[in-house]
Amino acid sequence: MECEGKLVGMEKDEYKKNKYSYVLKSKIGEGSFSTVWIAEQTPTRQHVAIKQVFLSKLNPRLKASLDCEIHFLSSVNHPNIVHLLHFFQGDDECVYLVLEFCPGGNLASYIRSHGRIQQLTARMFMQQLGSALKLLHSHGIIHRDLKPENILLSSHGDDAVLKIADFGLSRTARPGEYVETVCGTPLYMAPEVLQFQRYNYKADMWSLGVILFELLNGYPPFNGRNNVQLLKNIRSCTCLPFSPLIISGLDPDCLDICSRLLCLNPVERLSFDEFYLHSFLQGKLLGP
Ligand code: 3AM
Repeated sequence: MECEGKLVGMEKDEYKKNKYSYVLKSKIGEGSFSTVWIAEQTPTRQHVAIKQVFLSKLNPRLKASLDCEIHFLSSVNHPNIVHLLHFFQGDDECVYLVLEFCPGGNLASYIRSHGRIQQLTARMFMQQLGSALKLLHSHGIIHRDLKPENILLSSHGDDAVLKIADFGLSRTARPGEYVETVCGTPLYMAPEVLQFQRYNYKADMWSLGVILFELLNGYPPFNGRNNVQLLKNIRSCTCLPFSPLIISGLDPDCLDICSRLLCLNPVERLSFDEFYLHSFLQGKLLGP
């Protein structure tokens, strides 16, 4: 994929691209292949997040994933998908993604600091994720790595807007087409992916179920020392492992959507339309 522009004559900590400069303020976090910075765009003084990806650390497959991420983010514009403002390649063997800054951090930190959350908030979060997935699926995109770490929040409050981020593992699949590459994060991975079977967009529906369960319960439904144990635990589960204190307060619609998303057989698992139209997301909720 061609990048928008190449930088020349970069000054330390200042990256110029056309009419904007970016002054790096501080590091937000880092992964194996990239570092995320908070930066100020001048002259607008807008805060942005800059993801600096080290090309020298990427093998050809990861370079292709980066191309995918840039391609997907450039082609969509949705309130629940992190907005890519610009991207460019520096003369330091790095690609820079200039993203909208999400001050609320990610959903994993949110769950860690809030503990389990109210059904109403969980419903609002699921509606937002559903809205983003609707757009992704209409483009034939399977995210494949939906997990709380990859979901950013616009603020720290309960009215935060969720933004799906990190599309490095996403790929397109035509309707009816199946994919075989094993990727994603085990705790949120659908059983068919863990079992090296072919999978389709229903793998994302499973991940949504794990995230909903974790929002309501405070921790994910299935665990395991390794993938084999995790799969064994998933397969042996006869009813969702909600804490007894929590399950008594849950609306039947909430339990229904959760168990139908976490359905072992992808054919029987909720389809995207069934999820979107489910009464938990559309109807009235009893209780908090
Ligand atoms: O290191 P932690 O997990 O706190 O949430 C992302 C992660 O935070 C954060 O950068 C870290 C490394 O990926 N991050 C990524 N994109 C972001 C953005 N657009 C972001 N934080 C705010 N806005």
